[in-house]
Amino acid sequence: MMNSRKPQPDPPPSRGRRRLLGGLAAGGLAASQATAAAELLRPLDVAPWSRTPGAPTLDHPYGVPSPREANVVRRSARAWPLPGAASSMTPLADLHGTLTPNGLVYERHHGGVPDIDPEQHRLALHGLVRAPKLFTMDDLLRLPSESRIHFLECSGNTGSEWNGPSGLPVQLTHGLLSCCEWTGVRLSTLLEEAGGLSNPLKPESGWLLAEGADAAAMTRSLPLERILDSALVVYAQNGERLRPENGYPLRLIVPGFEGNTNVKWLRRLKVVDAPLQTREETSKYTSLLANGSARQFAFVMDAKSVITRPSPGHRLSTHGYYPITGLAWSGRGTIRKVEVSTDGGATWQLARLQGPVADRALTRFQADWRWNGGPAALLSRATDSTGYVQPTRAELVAARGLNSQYHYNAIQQWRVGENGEVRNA
Ligand SMILES: Nc1nc2c(c(=O)[nH]1)N[C@H]1C(S)=C(S)[C@@H](COP(=O)(O)O)O[C@H]1N2
Ligand SMILES: [Mo]
Repeated sequence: MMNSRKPQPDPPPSRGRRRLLGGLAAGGLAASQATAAAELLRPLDVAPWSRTPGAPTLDHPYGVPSPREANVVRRSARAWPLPGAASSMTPLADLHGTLTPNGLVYERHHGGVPDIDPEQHRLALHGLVRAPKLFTMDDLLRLPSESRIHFLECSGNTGSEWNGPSGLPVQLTHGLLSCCEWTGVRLSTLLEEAGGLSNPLKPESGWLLAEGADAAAMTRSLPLERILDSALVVYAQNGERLRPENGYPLRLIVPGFEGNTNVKWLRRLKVVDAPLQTREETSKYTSLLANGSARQFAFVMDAKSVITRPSPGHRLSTHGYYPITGLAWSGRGTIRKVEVSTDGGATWQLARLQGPVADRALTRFQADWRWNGGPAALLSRATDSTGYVQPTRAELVAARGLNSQYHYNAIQQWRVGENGEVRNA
């Protein structure tokens, strides 16, 4: 049953879109303008859903999206060969604003999604602290909490483009990226609960081992001083308790750091005086450089941006005005500016940023464009609050070589053909 009260017929989406764009077109076709004018003057129809009361409530105690949006789902770029290893990606082209709805937050699992009983779940905080602690979920919920909006990006995101344009749509090139309001307890508060660091450990020489309760027992070492003021141990995302696939009942959020360090199903934090050189910081999540050495502990996600509309799979249906919109983010702070080019980087214009521009969060940008029907190449380039400018692919490859799988943050180009088709080519 539909609940809509809009007294309008329901035009097929392509027709409605053409009508709006036809009205805005500078050099639109005369025929489509005449049709548009006729349609605007026609009295409003009374549609079937306006004639009788709709359902008092829908059949879902927990609401779900309109069935008409059934195509807006997470998707996978590849099949994974190992049991429990999987990823699914956020449909960036269909999302608006900057927050990712919980059911569309990307997923990356190394050992599947564990089914954890929150009553039995414990978080141990031990190692070089004065009074080691074992927290229940109730204990954690009784500590002062904090809510903050931060992006989460897998360092493998956009790895598909290292060797040039992959042909994939933005969901499958950039969709290991989401942004939520996370709620939990500051790491520094937990350390206070454990009596602080044991003498004589100083934060600058301290590391923190974080371990997950999943079958993969995901384990990472983190530099304590760098994360002390920002890391949160969270139990909620976007106002409700964490989804099972995002770490229920507890996960670590390390703002701006690569997704992998944001350990889900968190069961242990151990303060140590040196990194433990776990599998996920030696054989994985390091980048082999051209000179044969490896880049290790490259935690921070550098500034990056991508145009989400128009993007591959879209087709421009008429000449004239189009807003170019997308997302920008930086693990080092806020986004200072985003520039957009429609001619492959020959000229650039400043995009508008939707405020408030938050620290280590997704920022929505928008620029105006008139498509005259010729081929175009759409690019976006982010600059963050440290002055760092998103590199071209050539600059990134010159710095990192081509052995690397992780931390691809180059400028992304979408081509528009004369037929209006948008492609990653
Ligand atoms: N325990 C545990 N934590 C984990 C993982 C995992 O497999 N197990 N995957 C990591 C990776 S590689 C990423 S990118 C993020 C993904 O978080 P999400 O699934 O909530 O998007 O979680 C990280 N934390
Ligand atoms: Mo990841």
